[in-house]
Amino acid sequence: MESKKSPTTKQATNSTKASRRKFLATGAAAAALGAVETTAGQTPAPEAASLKDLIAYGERSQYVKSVRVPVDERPSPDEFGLTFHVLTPLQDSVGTITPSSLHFIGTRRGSIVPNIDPKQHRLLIHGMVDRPLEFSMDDLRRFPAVSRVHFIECLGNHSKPKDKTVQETHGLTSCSEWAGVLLSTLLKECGVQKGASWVVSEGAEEVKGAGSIRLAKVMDDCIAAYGQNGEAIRPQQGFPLRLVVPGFEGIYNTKWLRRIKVVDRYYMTYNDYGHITKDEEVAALTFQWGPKSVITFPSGGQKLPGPGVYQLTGLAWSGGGVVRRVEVSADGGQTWKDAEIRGMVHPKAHTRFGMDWKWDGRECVLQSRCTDELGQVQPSRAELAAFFKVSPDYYRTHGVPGTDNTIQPWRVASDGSVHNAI
Ligand SMILES: Nc1nc2c(c(=O)[nH]1)N[C@H]1C(S)=C(S)[C@@H](COP(=O)(O)O)O[C@H]1N2
Ligand SMILES: [Mo]
Repeated sequence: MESKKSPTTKQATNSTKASRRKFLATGAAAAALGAVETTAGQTPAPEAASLKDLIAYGERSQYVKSVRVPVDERPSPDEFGLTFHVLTPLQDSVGTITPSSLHFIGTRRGSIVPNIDPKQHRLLIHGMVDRPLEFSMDDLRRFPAVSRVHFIECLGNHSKPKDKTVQETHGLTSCSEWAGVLLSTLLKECGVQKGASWVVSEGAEEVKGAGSIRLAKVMDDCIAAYGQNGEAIRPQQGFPLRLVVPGFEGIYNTKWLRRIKVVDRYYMTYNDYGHITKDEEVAALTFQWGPKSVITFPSGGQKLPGPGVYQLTGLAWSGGGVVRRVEVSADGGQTWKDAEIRGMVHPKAHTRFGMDWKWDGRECVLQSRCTDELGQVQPSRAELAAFFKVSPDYYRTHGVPGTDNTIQPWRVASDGSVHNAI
């Protein structure tokens, strides 16, 4: 590190353009920029990033434009400025981790983002425990932490015929490395009493985002998480503390977590009301996500410039554990070929797959199929319809009730344009 008195640093804090240029001309600037030399023929954009952007908290390149968009049937924010359902741009994703700034958002009628001072925040664990305890954020840091990669996916992640891009069909799932304390660690500290079988979790905002979770699941792998991708959890993801319930429907992952009550039965909460609709007889919450996958390239809205070899790629995941196998079909599901798993494989996490794919220039339908470690195989909508004895086209008009993990077909037209073929 340079000493604080160095002349370069003095110039760096001066914000006039002239001194910035002078600063950029010195060797120290090269160090600040990562010592990358300008390649001949490339012109750096001199005013692209302020020194603040370069030093204090990094900004991405001005040439990278990937952004989240609201779900169109649920305007975000809604007319009260409260509800948010925002889609992550899966079409631009590389690897398996969703940048925190692009994580999808599923927030129901609450504050847009509660502004919580972590110094004031407490997690209360009470109910059927020997020692009800209240933990500050500092207290939580004194327990052994875990960091685990898990996806979160909202129940609303359905592909509808009108959806054009993979952001619209599948953008309500994201994957982060979550860091925090296992709930089992905290519950052991409190001493769970005999007869306890469920917990009710509660968030700090007006509607509380409460939910009932079986104690067995809580003791298995649920995390009181304060970290996301190497830094504090983002406000929209639940800063300073959220519950991560790996592999379960998104709604269980209570954000702005402030209370865990250990109980002996299922309690109905706001979450259940979110699932009760007039036109559905079954209002039950669904728990674990089945095996699911989607091709992110080529995907809806993209255009192949012409015949040739491409890197077909996508994401696969399962609430049941590790992704064991991903197959790809280029003929509408008649024949399948194994794709390669390319990258980190974690249980209940997005897993990257890919394969070399040669497009001959003719119309075709691409789709992927995931098999998880339990041997569960991702179904097509036609298979689902056959199983539930409804007409093959039923789910086109009705949508799949509960967690929809059906196969996503993309039609590549002969002009190279790609379309949702659900
Ligand atoms: N306190 C609280 N927790 C909440 C919610 C909420 O509105 N309030 N929304 C839930 C829903 S429906 C989903 S899908 C996930 C979304 O998590 P994310 O916004 O971090 O993607 O958070 C869940 N946890
Ligand atoms: Mo959700």
